[in-house]
Amino acid sequence: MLYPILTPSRILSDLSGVWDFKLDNGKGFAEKWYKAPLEDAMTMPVPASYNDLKEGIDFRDHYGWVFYQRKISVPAFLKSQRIMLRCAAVTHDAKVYLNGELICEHKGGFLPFEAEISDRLTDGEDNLLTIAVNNVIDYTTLPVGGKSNMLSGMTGIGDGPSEGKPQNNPNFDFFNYCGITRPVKIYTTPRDYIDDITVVPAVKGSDAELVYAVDTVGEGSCRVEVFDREGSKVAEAEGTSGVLKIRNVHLWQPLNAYLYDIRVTFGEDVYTLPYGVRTVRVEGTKFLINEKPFYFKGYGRHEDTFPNGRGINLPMNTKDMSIMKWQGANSFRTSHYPYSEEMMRLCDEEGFVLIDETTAVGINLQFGGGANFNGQKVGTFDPEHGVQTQEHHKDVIRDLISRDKNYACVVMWSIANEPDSAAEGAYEYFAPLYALARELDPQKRPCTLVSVQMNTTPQTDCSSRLSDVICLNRYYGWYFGAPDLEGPEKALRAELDQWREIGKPVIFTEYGADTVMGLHDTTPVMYTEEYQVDYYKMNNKVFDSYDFVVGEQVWNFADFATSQGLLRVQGNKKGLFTRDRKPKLAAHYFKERWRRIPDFGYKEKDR
Ligand code: GCB
Repeated sequence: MLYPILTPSRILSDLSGVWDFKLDNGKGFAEKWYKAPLEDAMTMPVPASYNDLKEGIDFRDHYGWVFYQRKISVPAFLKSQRIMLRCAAVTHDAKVYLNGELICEHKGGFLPFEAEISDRLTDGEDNLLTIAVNNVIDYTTLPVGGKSNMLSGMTGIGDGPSEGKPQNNPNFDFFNYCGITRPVKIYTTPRDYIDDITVVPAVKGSDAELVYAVDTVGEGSCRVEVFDREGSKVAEAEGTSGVLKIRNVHLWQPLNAYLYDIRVTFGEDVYTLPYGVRTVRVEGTKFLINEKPFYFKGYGRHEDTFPNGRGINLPMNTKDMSIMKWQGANSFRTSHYPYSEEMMRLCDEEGFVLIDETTAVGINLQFGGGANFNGQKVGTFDPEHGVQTQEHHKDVIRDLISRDKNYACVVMWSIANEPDSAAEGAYEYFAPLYALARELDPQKRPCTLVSVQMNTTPQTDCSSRLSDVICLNRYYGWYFGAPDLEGPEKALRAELDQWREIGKPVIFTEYGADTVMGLHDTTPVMYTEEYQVDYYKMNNKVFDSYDFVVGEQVWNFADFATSQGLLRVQGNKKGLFTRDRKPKLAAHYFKERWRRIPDFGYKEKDR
């Protein structure tokens, strides 16, 4: 799916702004709120999560539908064009109405969808656009939520069924922010148009061959041209598929990006795709980018800022990138959902390396002993009582790869975060998903799932068999063994000794300790900035002594909002930075460390 841009043949109009907004009181659909201007509406910015923008717990934790509304119009001179309405992300489910008619529905809160509106617009300024948004999560959605009415998801104690209002009970550790979180846009194309572009790179010596395919609708001839950064044409081809040969190719490198412009012309339609040429593959226990062994230094993150919630925050994206570069980080995982297209394009521009994750978080009914599910001991993949997410999971993989397949920054797909991957039925659940991702990705990037520290051994975890790279979330010295660091060090070494036998590269995709900014002590006790540094020193010492460990991604880049609970002091405090991006001691420690670790060849240097 193409990112909407302004081109010589396409108009782009961003509907960002202040919309009308109303929480559903249970009658919104029965009373057909989408047919007329909302009564007693409040104001709401789009894009943003709405939760933190008005006061009160009932607003913040509203359960169910909300309605967004505004009027739109399109210039009359565009009548001959194909007019599209595109939502980049609506969390989690959307029903879109134009002039009172349902024009599309979408399930899943982090990927784009669009509908043609050419024939549905009326003349004049008063086309009524309504987007109804649902934030309910359950056994069928990704992310997964509890079914019950329990009052708290994270405490694990004192919970019990409540007679209270229905409430979302996330089976994951980030606040269930919702709303229209990314831009809504109108764009046009000619009636005969470019629908999609796919480009696969191969590097041969100093040259590259880009195998391309253009999906088109209608009649026209197709031309593809490649321009370098100076604007010189370096390759061209005719037809909707073929090969573009670039001599003396300038490769896209981590932290040293280079993007070509691939301009496609089809009839009257023109679309330009920024494109980085690089290769990725796994060989033995090495992760090769451009055939050189890469070491991942960086983070698991969230799209989480105040007061935007998960709403797109372009300045913060730029700031974060700058801070990560200052530290010498080179990569992150889009934990725990696909990030905005603007962030993906920024990473392509800046040379950041990404593990691109689906929305599959919480596929694990054992968390807290089943605390989010009334303490029931239900098998996660129990056909009758377990999660019912596999078909939707396939859709998410399809849509994610369709959106992100051309980005050079994406070097691996993460199929899920911390599923119950050692449970009965896990292999049967995941094998078809890996197969699908491998079939759909034109670049055949490595695939992984991010493994939880709960009964997962190389023998039991289906990831051993399915993943190209083993990704481990491990909390030795925090959830496991704290405040002792010696015992946990031994346990971590013992675990790694087992993973060595699998013969695959290992990346630590999470490790961390909650740390309250400003808490200090001469004896490094838990939650102090000193403990966080000691925790990381212990873990990093171990990673450094295993040559098949090819990456360290700290949990988390910054403090972030979560559901309320006894372990969460106004959110998760494992950030190396506070939520407003002030460094804790450990941020400086990692700056020293990462600036010394080369992006390539780190584990090779002592051989
Ligand atoms: C994890 C999860 C992450 C949590 C983290 C924590 O394993 O993947 O979403 O936030 O632990 O801090 O507990």
